[in-house]
Amino acid sequence: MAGQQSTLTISLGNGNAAAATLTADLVDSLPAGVTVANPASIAGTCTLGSVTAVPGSGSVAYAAGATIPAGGCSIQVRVTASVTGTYTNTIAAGALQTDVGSNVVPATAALTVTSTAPGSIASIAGTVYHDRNDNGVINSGEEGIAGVEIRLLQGGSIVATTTTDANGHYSFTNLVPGTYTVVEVQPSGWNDGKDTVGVGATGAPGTAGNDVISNVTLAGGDAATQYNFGELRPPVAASIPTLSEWALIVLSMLLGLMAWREAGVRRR
Ligand SMILES: [Ca+2]
Ligand SMILES: [Ca+2]
Repeated sequence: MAGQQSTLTISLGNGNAAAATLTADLVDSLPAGVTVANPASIAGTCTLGSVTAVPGSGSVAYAAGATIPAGGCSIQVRVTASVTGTYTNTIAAGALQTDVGSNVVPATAALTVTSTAPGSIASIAGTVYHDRNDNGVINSGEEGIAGVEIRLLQGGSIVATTTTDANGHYSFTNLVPGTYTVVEVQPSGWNDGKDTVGVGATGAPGTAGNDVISNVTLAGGDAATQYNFGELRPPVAASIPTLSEWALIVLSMLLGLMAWREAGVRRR
């Protein structure tokens, strides 16, 4: 099923009593038809800072210098699979090189792609809109604002970005269950309005801040909606005459004064 999201698990074994250190990058090419999803949502028990999984790419890497603890560790990455089902891809013998040798540490690592049921993924959506009465609710006649950048964060890192459509709507789909933060990039030409926590996040609805709704915890199957950002029209500034307008005002006063004096002279 094209676009189906799955969790890919790479299990790295280590039968030694001590940690093994990679002496070369371990690069695993994903099976045909499988690419890293956006967000990749890297997880697992290996040193995650050493994992490279670029959304859209066809490989996952574990950097030289990273370690595999005694008993092994795992790396999970979200992937988009064009093929359903479960299958195993074995990393070639010798691809995993460590300081304790390739014969001591198992030279193969299992890579399993499991099709994930639709019910185990989540989504979050909302609208950026002109909150004409500044009440934090989309009322009749309050239009959406298009082209506003919305960012999705996890653990302080941006995992996805999008922009609002013609109706001011945005959505992030195919999300791994977890805790997310939605950030609005304040659109220019608008004054900041009220931001509101939506409904449908069964883990925790989250907390609205200024242009940010944080700690939204999505469980599998959640379709959270109405995570909205209200904006206000800037007040029209009171008009102060410009220099040239002041000159015209003074000139017209002078002309008026002169006309008044002329009339006075003629009357005498
Ligand atoms: Ca409103
Ligand atoms: Ca705002």
